[in-house]
Amino acid sequence: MNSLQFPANFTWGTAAAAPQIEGAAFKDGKGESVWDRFARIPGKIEGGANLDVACDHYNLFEEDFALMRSMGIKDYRLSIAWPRLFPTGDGEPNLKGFDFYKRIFDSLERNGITPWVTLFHWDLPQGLEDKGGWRNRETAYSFLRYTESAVKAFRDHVKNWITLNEMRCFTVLAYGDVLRPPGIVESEKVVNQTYHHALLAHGLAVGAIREHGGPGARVGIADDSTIPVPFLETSAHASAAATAFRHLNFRSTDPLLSGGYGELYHSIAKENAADMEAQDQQIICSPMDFFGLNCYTGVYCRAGTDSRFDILPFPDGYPAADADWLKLIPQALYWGPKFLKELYCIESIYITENGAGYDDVPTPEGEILDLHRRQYVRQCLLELNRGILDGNPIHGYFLWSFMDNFEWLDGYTKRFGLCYTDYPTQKRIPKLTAHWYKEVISQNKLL
Ligand code: GCO
Repeated sequence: MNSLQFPANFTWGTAAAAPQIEGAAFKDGKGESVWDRFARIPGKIEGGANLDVACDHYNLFEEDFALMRSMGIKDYRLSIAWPRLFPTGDGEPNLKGFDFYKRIFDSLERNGITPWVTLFHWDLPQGLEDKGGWRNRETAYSFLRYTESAVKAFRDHVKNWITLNEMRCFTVLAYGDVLRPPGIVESEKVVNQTYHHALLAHGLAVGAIREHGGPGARVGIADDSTIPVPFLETSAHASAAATAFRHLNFRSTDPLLSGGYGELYHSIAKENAADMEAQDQQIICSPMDFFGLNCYTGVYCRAGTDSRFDILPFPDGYPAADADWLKLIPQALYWGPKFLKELYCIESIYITENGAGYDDVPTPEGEILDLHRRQYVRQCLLELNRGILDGNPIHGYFLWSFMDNFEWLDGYTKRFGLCYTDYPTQKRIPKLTAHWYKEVISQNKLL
């Protein structure tokens, strides 16, 4: 494999998520999600946007998958909306919801596109939040029941399952900050408990997929681990960054991949450590087939004085995408997989999200010449390629996202799509990056 070639059978895909693209938020029996509720709190979402219509994918998925096929995409990471299958999160199923996803998978099959299904992408049924949400241990078991039903219903169409998307965002940022629903600030102890319930839900779902997924079923998670990048790539600073990786992800990746809550967890959590029951640790650490890394950016790190690490602040003006949390650090795509392999012996990694959010504007001719997105994605793929040559076990890459969509607190202002979504007409326009990505996929090589 030469320096810009990718391994044979490398998975090239794109990704999206139900709440961000489907719309039909209250149609055909779907229950309210915490994001449907949160979006109606004045001031929470840019421009007062909500998820009611989004990209109207609920009605346009046939056209979307035909377009996806024309773009040369053969693997697509989507999510199932839990409240579309179980409107209150538990209890009676919504058969129209099951029918919708059956039609989704049939359409993907007709277009030669392999689904990779995320079971939870933050759209918790509001009925469960009303009972405490992720603060409530029972939510993990509601998630288990939902997972069992979804896997049994769709196992003939789906072989690649992802349990949870980005635990940090529906725990720390949801119950430790006002940034995501329910947007309340609980104690550190409660926050750690929500994280524990998420890990428990993940482990229970792994078991359900093992039991009901059928032959060939594979399961992983998609996590936005914080990636420390050594500011200078020498062994001392790389070693400090590895230490930082475990510390910065002490609630998630570390317990998930190192056998549970060990010395590091308790040295940081102390009296705020999550309460757990005897069987929890074994459930949480149920072996996965792959680890999904949502990787956009990182933090710079250097060796500290006391053999620990220093996370370096970004100077004003450090380059970022228009989504300004996305500091442009493509080296995260090299170091993140490296740490997962070296610290946790992970043998299969997929980049389950990478991309860049910009305020794209069409030219008078109607083109979107998003050279900045193409440049950043290419730099990230260069780092991924460097890592593969160094032995990082990276088996695939999903570009976020197929089309511009509901970008959470930014509403519809930050665009991550390969396709531009013209919301008033719901027209999709492939951007320059889409044309570039089609060639990269076709030649399995970085062009
Ligand atoms: C996330 C989510 C996606 C985002 C994307 C851009 O990582 O926050 O998985 O839903 O839309 O990452 O922020």
